[in-house]
Amino acid sequence: MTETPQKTVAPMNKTLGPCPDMPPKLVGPLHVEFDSTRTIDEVREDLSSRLQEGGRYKPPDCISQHKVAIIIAFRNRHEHLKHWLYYLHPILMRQQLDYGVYVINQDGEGIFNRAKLMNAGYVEALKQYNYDCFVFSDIDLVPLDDRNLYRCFDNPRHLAVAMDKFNFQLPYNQYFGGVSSMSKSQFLKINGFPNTYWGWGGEDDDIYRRVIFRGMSVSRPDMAMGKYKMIKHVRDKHNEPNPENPYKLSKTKWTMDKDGINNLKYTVKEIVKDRLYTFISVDIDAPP
Ligand code: UDH
Repeated sequence: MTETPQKTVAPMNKTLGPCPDMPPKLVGPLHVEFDSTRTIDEVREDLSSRLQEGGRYKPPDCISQHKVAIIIAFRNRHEHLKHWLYYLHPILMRQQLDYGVYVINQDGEGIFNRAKLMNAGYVEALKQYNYDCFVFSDIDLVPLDDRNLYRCFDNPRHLAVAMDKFNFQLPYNQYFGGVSSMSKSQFLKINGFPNTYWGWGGEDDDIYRRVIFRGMSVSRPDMAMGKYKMIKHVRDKHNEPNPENPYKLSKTKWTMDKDGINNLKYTVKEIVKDRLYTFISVDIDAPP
């Protein structure tokens, strides 16, 4: 008997269509628990198969309309990073984003500078991929509802509107801290973030002012969708409140054109691509 050769079926060359505007698999309110026994290896094992190197993801079944870089200012918060990754990756996947996670680590022990790190993250993420939207996030904030979309809107977006630490309310109307998003053109319109806010405080208010001074407004989710849980922590070393920062705020209108992305200087010390994130260590010339 002669053997009939097995037919090889050519894989269907399926052309993917665009993802729907409203992601269909969102679940709404989430239960979030910061379990201290969770390990980064477990998180990696859990999520690796769905991610590409460097914490990159694209939906497998449609073309995302949102190319989003998630930028996190970071130093010595690995305990928080594992929880953030554990919760955020599945949320961002359900939101059908074409996204990458960039952890911008401040090299050395100098005074911390959240906004300058975010500026460096913007530049470095764009070297990796043609992102059109940037979400700037603290490492200790996890959304309690996956309908809070990590994408860009017609105006700069403030996402962390209802944090547990502020009793699920805005601490004040102009608050722009925690998590925000901006398209590339919105970010460039405000000349990025200030580089001069060393230590804790003020930089988020400066960014809010930049947005308003450039004729934009702040877009926000409703208070139910905008709930966040913060990982409790003590104040970090080398990030003390800086009493000079509030004074700078009165000058934002005049300083914003020369202090921002157009005069940003930093040096990349190392880029490590983990499966869960891209870790970029930068020297931002911090004062001791
Ligand atoms: N960050 C670091 N490392 C640092 C300092 C700050 O990674 O050493 C990053 C991190 O992403 C953090 C963000 O910068 O989420 C904002 O800093 P923060 O968490 O210190 O700011 P927050 O306003 O906390 O959340 C204020 C101090 C809380 C003291 C509470 C005492 N009960």
